[in-house]
Amino acid sequence: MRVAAAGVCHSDLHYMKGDWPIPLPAVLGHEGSAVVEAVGPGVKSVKPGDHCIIVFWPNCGRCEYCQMGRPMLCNGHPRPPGTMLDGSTRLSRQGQPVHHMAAVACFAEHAVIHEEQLLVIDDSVPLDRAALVGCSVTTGVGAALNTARVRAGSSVAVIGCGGVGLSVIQGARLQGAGRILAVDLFPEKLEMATAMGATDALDAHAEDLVRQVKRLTGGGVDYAFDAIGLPATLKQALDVLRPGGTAVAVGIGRFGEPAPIDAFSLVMQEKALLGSFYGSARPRVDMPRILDLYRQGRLQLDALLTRHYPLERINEAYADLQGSQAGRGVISFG
Ligand code: CXF
Ligand code: ZN
Repeated sequence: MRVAAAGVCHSDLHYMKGDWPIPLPAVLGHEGSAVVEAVGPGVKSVKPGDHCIIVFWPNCGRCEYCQMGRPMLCNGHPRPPGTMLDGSTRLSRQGQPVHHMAAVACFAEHAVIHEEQLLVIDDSVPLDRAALVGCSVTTGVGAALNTARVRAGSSVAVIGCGGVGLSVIQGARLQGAGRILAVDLFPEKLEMATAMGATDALDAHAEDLVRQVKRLTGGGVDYAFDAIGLPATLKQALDVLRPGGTAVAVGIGRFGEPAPIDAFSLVMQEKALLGSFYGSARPRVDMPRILDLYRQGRLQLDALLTRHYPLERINEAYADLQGSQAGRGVISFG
């Protein structure tokens, strides 16, 4: 594959910091788009020249989870971490193996990717926008549409307004949510959240955040999404719910880290807590739908994509990800 664009996602940073285990050395990058350059023997579903979204989680189609319509739980490819679906690595340095993040490793001009992890798209879709659909957009929109199934007229809080949070906001808007409360530390990100459909913007620094949400919504929100993945933000998502509300954990925290959940009110107020991985998506159903919504002007991808960097400036891209700049960045290749 000739990589076209690769999104700057927090998950890569988790690996860089050692929050999540991966054998080293490794090439990161998992949110991407690419053009098929050549195919190996037996490859049937893609051909040279095809434009593709890279799907960072393979789904075999045969295991119990794939068959029950939950391909994000696919267990059809048991293999050592950091390897391709067949357990090999296709990268090396001085004869030593170099590992692949998510069997994708798209922070590179070229990548070897299994056809199962490619979704062919129309040539008319700009490849930099398509890259975002490979992770943040599907993760966020899917959390609202598939995992939570946000109901029309309901109230929603979204904690964290990066690429994923902004996509949750857009998903909630598409579902017809009545009130969408955006929560972030940075005014720039709250401004963008409002442009994408949030009805209220709240400063995450505020000591009385939970009280503010309850006051604005008359007792708490129906749905709260944690698009960060810290113990404190997951707790916040549960605390801002009204009785009977649903919290959705979208941002992935550090491996093995517990969260301080108020188990008493979870029970007494019949709150629900759902995990949402990759938007509980069925990539071959949901990604084409997301692209249709984009084409129709109902999902903003152009405004979401705010920065392009050449690969040489990737460290700057990761510094920006942790700062105040709003919207998603991509590494673009040629
Ligand atoms: C991650 C989850 C673990 C594998 C790579 C991607 N998710 C989204 O960023
Ligand atoms: Zn990602």
